[in-house]
Amino acid sequence: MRLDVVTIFPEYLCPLDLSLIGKARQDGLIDLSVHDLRDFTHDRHRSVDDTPYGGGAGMVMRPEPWGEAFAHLMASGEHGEVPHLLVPGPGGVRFTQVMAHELALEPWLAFACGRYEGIDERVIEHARTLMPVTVVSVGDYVLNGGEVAVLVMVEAIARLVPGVIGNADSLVEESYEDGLLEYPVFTKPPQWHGRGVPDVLLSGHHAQIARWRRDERLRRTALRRPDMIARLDPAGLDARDRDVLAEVLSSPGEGT
Ligand code: JCK
Repeated sequence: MRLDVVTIFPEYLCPLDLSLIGKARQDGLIDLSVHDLRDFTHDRHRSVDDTPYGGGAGMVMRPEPWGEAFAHLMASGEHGEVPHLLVPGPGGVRFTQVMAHELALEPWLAFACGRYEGIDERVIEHARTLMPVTVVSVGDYVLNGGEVAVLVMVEAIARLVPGVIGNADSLVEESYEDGLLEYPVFTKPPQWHGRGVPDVLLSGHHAQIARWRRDERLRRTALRRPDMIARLDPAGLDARDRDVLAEVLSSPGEGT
């Protein structure tokens, strides 16, 4: 998979040299390039921003360097291929695990990192004439720019590219994929600060362990993410599931 990131802060993307993504790049599974938007300016001050038409606080990213950056990316494509452009923005569609799976199937993604109050809207309109474009938000909070959102999205997408995660089993039982949060996990030592490990996990009873884990997932989801419980398909719940949920919902104030 090819990935291109355009930003005025290339150093912000340095974490992508590390760990799983860094290894995937070394292994040739991911071909990631980071481009400095200022390299597409021509004035002495390499300026990328200007005051907003209509007034208001802050600055807006000027369109010209973005137009040149897109032309550069388009010209670098082989046999007419174009990237799917993702533009992080607080007003975008929510980035989800479902979207990560869809994007992991694409051969080429590009990311346009805005700063200040965002990018001149004509840049998005122009980009849509060249390639598929999606304006995405990683969550309902305000960041200072698109770079951290790109780190989130690249990590979520790249780990789904075949070969990036050595143990494919790790991808099977993922939270959010079946609408429940994950179960709690434990490792050695068996006693720590006076705290033991749930007996069932030491019992070797695989069916009982599976049931205990499902109970914990249901309890946690009901406590922490009632919105996810509301979206569950009732046909996917057995009688025990319903008992566990009823118990959580009838015990006020039990901690998370
Ligand atoms: C890209 C610039 C900063 C800050 C104006 C926003 C009401 C506009 C994002 N989940 C996410 N949160 N924030 C971003 C994000 C923020 C960005 C850029 C992504 C480029 N900024 C900024 C404030 C405003 N307000 C809400 C008005 C831009 C993602 N993905």
